[in-house]
Amino acid sequence: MSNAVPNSLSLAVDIPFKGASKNDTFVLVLGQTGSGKSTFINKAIGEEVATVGHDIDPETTTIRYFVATHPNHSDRRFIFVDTPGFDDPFIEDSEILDRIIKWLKKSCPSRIRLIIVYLLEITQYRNDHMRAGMTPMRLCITGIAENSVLATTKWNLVNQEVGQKREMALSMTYGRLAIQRFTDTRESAWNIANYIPEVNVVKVSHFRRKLSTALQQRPQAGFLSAMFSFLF
Ligand SMILES: Nc1nc2c(ncn2[C@@H]2O[C@H](COP(=O)(O)OP(=O)(O)OP(=O)(O)O)[C@@H](O)[C@H]2O)c(=O)[nH]1
Ligand SMILES: [Mg+2]
Repeated sequence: MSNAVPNSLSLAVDIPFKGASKNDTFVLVLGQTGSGKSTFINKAIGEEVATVGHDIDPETTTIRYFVATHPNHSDRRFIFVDTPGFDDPFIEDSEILDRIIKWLKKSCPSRIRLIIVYLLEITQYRNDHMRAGMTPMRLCITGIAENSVLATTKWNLVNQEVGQKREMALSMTYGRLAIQRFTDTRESAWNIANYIPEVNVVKVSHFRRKLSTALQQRPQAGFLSAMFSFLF
C-alpha cells in the first residue's frame, strides 16, 4: 500500500500539514488518553509510525499527521491525524481542542473531506464515558456528526457478552452516530476510516467556529446538553 510518510520526528510543537488538496480525506483520531489512537493509526498505515504508550503516562503530546494512500484506490490520499488524548493529567481538554482548531486552520483547505474517528475503550463502564470521554466527544463532533465514527477498542480485554451489552448501551444513547468495533487489524482500521462511503465535504471554518463556540460555552453544562441533544 501505502507510501506512509511520517511527519518530522517528535517535536514539541504541532506541525501543520502543507500541500493538502481538496481531494484528500482527513481522519482526525480523537479519544481519551490510552484509548488506542496511535495504535489505530499504526494499523492503518501498516507501520509503527506513531509511538504507542505502555505506561500510565499519556504518550502523544503533539498533533502529528501520517499520510497513506487508500489500500484499494491509489489515487485517494488519507491524512491520519494523531492527537493528544483527553483526560490527560497535564493538558486540559480545552487546550487540546484549541490546538486541534489551530492545526486545522493551518493545515486544511477551506473545504475538505473530514472524518472524526472517536475511540472509546470498551473496557470502560458506560458511566465512565458519560463522566469523561463523552463531553469532549460531543464537542468534537459538533457540526459533523454525519462524518463521525465512534470506534470501540480493546475488545480482546473484555468478556464478549459484557462488551456487547456496553456496545448496545452506547448505541441506544448515541444511536445517530456510526458505532464500529476496532479489532486491532489493518483491515479493521480501514473499514472504520472508510465507513462513511460518501463523506460530506465540510467547510472547515464552519466546523472550527462551531467547535470554538461550543468550547467557550462549555461551563454552562445545562445549555450545552440542550445544544447537543439534537445530535443524538
Ligand atoms: N489489548 C489491546 N490493547 C490496546 C489496543 N489498542 C491499544 N492498546 C494498548 O493501549 C495502550 C495505549 O495505546 P496507545 O495507542 O498509545 O493509546 P493512545 O490513545 O494513543 O494514548 P495517548 O497517546 O497517551 O493519548 C498500549 O499499551 C496499547 O498497546 C487494543 O485494541 N487492544
Ligand atoms: Mg497516542
